[in-house]
Amino acid sequence: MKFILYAAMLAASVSFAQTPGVSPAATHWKLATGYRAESFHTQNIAQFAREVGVASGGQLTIEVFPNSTLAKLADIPQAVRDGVAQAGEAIMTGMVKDMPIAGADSVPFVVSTYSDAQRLWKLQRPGIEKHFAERGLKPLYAVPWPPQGLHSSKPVHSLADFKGTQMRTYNATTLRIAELLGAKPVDVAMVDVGKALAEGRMDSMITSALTGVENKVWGPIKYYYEINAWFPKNVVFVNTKAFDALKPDVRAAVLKAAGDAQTRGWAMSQALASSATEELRANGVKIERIPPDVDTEIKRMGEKLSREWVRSVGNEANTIFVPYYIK
Ligand code: PCA
Repeated sequence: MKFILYAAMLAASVSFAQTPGVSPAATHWKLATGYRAESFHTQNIAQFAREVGVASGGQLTIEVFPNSTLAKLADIPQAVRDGVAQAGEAIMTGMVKDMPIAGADSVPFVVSTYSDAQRLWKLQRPGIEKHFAERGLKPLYAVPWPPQGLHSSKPVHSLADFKGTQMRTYNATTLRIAELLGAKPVDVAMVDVGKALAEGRMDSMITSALTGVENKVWGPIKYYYEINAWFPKNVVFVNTKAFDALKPDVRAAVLKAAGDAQTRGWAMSQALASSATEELRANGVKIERIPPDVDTEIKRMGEKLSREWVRSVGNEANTIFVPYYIK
C-alpha cells in the first residue's frame, strides 16, 4: 500500500514538473541574523527581502531567521560559507579575528558623524569585498549602528573607577578597553543585555543608546555619556556561488534592493540615534558630559588602540586611513 502511494506521488510530481507553462521552482534563500526581529537592522533586512521577492517576480524568495535562530551571530559568516544559510548579516567588528581589516569600524574616535561613517565605508568597501570574495562571500550592503556611547551604573569621575568592575564586551575593541581599564570583561550578546543587567553581571558597557533602549537598561544603568567612540556597521552578504547561480535579471534585482536597503538603513540609524538618547533620558537615565580629564584619558587610550589595530592589519590600514584623513 505504502509503495503504491509513493509511486503515485512520484508520478504526480513528475507530471507537475513536465506541465507546460509551469515556471521552474523559485530559488529560496535563508538569511541568518543574530539580532531581534524588531531591531531596525532586521526590519530593514525584512523589507529588503520583500523587495527582492517583488522585483524578481517571485523568482527569488528570502526567508529571514532573526535572533540567532539559524546560526549564532559569531558563526553566521561560516554558516553562509558552508551553505547552512545562503545569506546572512554580521557585525563587521565581530569578524576581526578572521579579517583584521573589518576592525576599521571600531578604531576609536576616528568617525564621529554619519558623514564620516559614509566616507569610511566608501574607502573600506573595496578591501571588504576582496576579503569576503576570498572566503566565497559577497557583501551586499552595510548599515551602521548609532554612535557608541558609555553606559554606566555609576557616575564616571576617572577611568580608575572601572578597575575591578564588570564591563560588557561585544567585540575585540570593547574587550581590549575592559582589559586596559582593569575591568572584568563580560561577553554578553546584544539580546541578553537586559538579563545580564538584572542578574548583576555587568556595571557598564560601550554601545549605542539604541541598544540601551532595546534592552530597557534604565534602573541598573543610571548614566549615559555620548562619547561617539565609533559607528560599527552590520554587513549583509551572500554566498557567492548562490548569487552567481541566479539569472542576471534576478541578480540585478538583488543589487538594486541592496542599494536601497543601504540608503534606507543609514537614514533609520541616524533617526534612531537621537530619538534613542531622548528615550533613555525620558526613562531617568542621566545624559552627561564626560569630565574633560576623563575625556583626555579616553582619547589617549583610543590612540593606543588605533596603533595596535594598525600594527595588526599592516599596510592595508593605510589604504583606508590615509585617504580618510586627507579628505
Ligand atoms: N549594538 C550592538 C552592537 C553595536 C550596538 O550599538 C551591541 O551592543 O552588541
